[in-house]
Order: sequence, then structure tokens, then C-alpha cells
Amino acid sequence: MATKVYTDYFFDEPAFNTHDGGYIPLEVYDAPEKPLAVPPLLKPDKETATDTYYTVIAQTGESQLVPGAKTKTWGYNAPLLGQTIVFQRGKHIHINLKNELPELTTFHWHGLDVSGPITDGGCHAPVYPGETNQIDFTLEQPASLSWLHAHPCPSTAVQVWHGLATGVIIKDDVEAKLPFPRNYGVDDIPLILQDRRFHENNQWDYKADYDPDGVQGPTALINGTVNPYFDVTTQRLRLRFLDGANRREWRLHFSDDLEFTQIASDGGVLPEPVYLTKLMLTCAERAEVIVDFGKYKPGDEVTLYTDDVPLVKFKIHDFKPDNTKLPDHLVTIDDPDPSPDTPIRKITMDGMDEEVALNGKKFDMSRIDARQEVGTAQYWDITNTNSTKDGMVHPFHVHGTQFTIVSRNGHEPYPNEHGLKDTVGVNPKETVRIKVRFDLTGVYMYHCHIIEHEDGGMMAQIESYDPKHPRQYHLMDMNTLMNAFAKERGVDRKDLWMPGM
Ligand SMILES: [Cu+2]
Repeated sequence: MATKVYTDYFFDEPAFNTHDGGYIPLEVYDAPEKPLAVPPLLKPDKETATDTYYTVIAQTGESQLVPGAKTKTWGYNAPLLGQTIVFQRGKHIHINLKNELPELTTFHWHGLDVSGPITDGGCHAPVYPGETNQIDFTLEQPASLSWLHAHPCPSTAVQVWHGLATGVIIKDDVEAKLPFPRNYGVDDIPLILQDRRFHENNQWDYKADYDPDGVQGPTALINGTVNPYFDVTTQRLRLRFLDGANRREWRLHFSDDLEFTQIASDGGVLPEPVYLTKLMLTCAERAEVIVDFGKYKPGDEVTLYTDDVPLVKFKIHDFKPDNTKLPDHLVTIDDPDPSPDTPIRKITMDGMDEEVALNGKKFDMSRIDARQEVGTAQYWDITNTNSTKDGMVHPFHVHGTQFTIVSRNGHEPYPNEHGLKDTVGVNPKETVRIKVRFDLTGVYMYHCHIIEHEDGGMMAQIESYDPKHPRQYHLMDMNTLMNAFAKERGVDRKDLWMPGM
């Protein structure tokens, strides 16, 4: 049987960001090409058979991104973005979270099944400048690419814009047995897709670029590299895409309409490989693909594009023939249905610009909006109430779990949506049904991942509770955080610039 190859982006074309009033098209920056930066792997402080210890430092720095002056940037254990952190499933992980920034931040583990609201690192877990907090957890979830990013409300967007985002790779024994490339930096590379505008003296200026529907810039940065190329030395290359942009969608395809194979989504390996020529990612989504360069010869170049803009040039060198075929079945996903009497949770993503809300309400840190019993599955119907004419795709994200997508407006999800997800793009006037289960008790945020929308209040929180062990949570309040930001930035509280508030 011939394998089906999908050749479209699946999402509703009228909702693509290219139709936004404030859309900023990407342009090729006038600078020489540079080798793609591949973030180094973060070395553990200590490792035993059962435990691994890390120190993650949020720091300021300077980065030579374009010719001329260096750009002031932030990162994790690096001047920009960060070192890639690797967690082995089942190991007990201990992390020192050190803040060397001039202001408070939080360390949010996007995609990790860890308890909220503290370990998860949302807005309730600030680390103040000069301080170090400790967390520890054991992951019981499949191998995947997740990520770490700042999440202090309502200042998530600007901190991510400064560069606080890095890849987190989870490894397990199931993925290790599959015939995938996994030589990090050689045939297995993360590609963090972002965009920025270089202002005077090559600096980024979040305030100047501010747009309540999501901040964009005309220059693409891939792992922080402008105009990158990558030297291909193996026939098959595994690319782990992460949309790390505040607002931008990426519509990825290669020159020659080169076919590629999606093997994983946000939360891990797909049940079956999916063959594609086009792939669209909304903010915070991940996709792992294998590209086979078998038909190319040394000296050839293959270009990765988004829409019609080149992102990465792959320069083909000599490689050993590798005709590994993927099995038709990759993994089985443990995904029990809710019991029939479980009500369906209804969530609406409302409005645009400053009017954004979730279920008609703006976010309140000290309010718990919903409760769900730990360990039990429930259907959530996520509806984007924007108009189909000038609405947008809102990427819906839930902390502390990986869900499955059941349907889109009652129809099958997209062909590459049969795996675990923590973020799903919802088209205007669409209802996406997802199946959600929390395996740990705690308080978890759920929100739009256009980061200016979450800062703007398109966010809420749910308590996963154990009826036998009721708990009280002492949640942070916005005043405490706002006063701290004002003090750290040396301004009066009333002069604090907090867009979205
Ligand atoms: Cu949104």
C-alpha cells in the first residue's frame, strides 16, 4: 500500500497570521550566513544511579547576532536561550534555580508532568534576583522535546522576548529502541524558531514593538542564529522544532517540496509516523521530524522555508547510505476515556487585543477557576469565539499534563495530532475536544500561548484535587508581584509599564 503524503497545513487559511492587521512579514536580514548554533547539553552538577542534580541559572548577557554591536540578551546558563537540559524518565531530578537577573523570574517547565503551582514554575513561584530556589521531581512521562521558559505574570512575554527559553529533552527506554537518529548535534538537533526586530545599535526593544495581539519582528532567529546553515553529514536528520516565538506561526516546508516524516508531537512519539511536505506550528507547539537527504549529493543545498522565507540552509556533505525504514506502528499511548457520567468542561477563548479573556474572564492569580479530580480523565471543549473573517488561531496550552485531541468540530483531528499534546491551535469558530487527565495534585494554569494574550488575561487556573486529601493553596497575588517588579526596576508602582494589564 502506498503511504499517504499530506501536502497541506491543515489549519484554516483565513485564520493564518498573514491576514492579521498588524502582521509583520519576515525579511532576510542583510548579513552573511552563519553556522547554526546548536545549544550545548547542560552538564549535571552530580549524577548517581538514581538521582541527577542540575543548576539552572537565569542570566543576562551579550550576543553577537548580526554584524556590529552585540545585542543585550537573557538566557539559561548562556547569554541567549540556553543549554539543552536532558532528563531521564524515572530518575529523581534535583534543580537549583538561580536568578542572576536584575528582576524576579520564574522557571516554567512547559510540557512536564510536575506538580503545580510551585515546581511547575508558573506565576506563583517567583525566584527573586540574587536568590536560588530548589525543586525536585521524578518524571513518569514519555520521551519528548519540552521546554523551559520564564512565566512571571504579567511579564512572561517580555522575559521570553529577552531570551529566556531553552529546550528540555526527556529520554526513555521506549524511544531509545526506535530507529530514530539521536546523536545530538550531529543528526539530532533542536530548532527553536523565533523572530525579533533589531533596533538602533542592534538592540531589541520590546516596548517599541509591543502589540497586544502578539509581538513580532521581521528577522527570523533559529536557535538565536540569523541566516543559519547546517552541515549535513548523515543521510537522515532529526529536527526537533519548537515554536518559541511570542506570536508567530511557522508554515514549514523544504525546497523541492522534499517529503519528511513527523515522528513526535509536543508530548512524545506519535503512534504512527506521518508523511508530510508541509507542517504548521502555532506558538509553543513542538514537532519532531526526520528528513531523508538520500537523493542529494555532496555540494547540494536544501532550504527550510516558512511561507516563502528561507530559514535554514542544509549543506549536504558526504554521508554513509542509511536506508532505515520506520515501522508502521511506533508507540501505544495510554489514554483511557472519561467515565460516561463525567461532565464536559466548556472553555471559551474570547476576544482580541486588550479584550482577550477566557470564559469571559480576565486572569486572576488568586482565583481557582475550576477543579478536576486527580487521575481521572475529562473531556474539555475549547471554543475559539473569534469571527472566522478576522479572527486568529489561539494556541491553547495546559500546564502539568499531556492531553490527546479527540475532535475538531466533531471531526477527526489533523493526521499529525494523534499523539500527546500540551498545546493545540484552535481555529476561529472551532471547538476542539481534548481529553485531559492530571496525574498529580496541584494548581495548574491553562491559557492562550500567544504570550501577549496570556499576559493580557486569556488565562485561568484549575486545581487537580484528591478528594481523600483536600489541600489549601496559598496563592500569590498580583500586587505582591507588581510591587516587586516596581522595586526591582526602580520605578514607582504607578509608573510600572506592564502591557496587557
Ligand atoms: Cu490567543
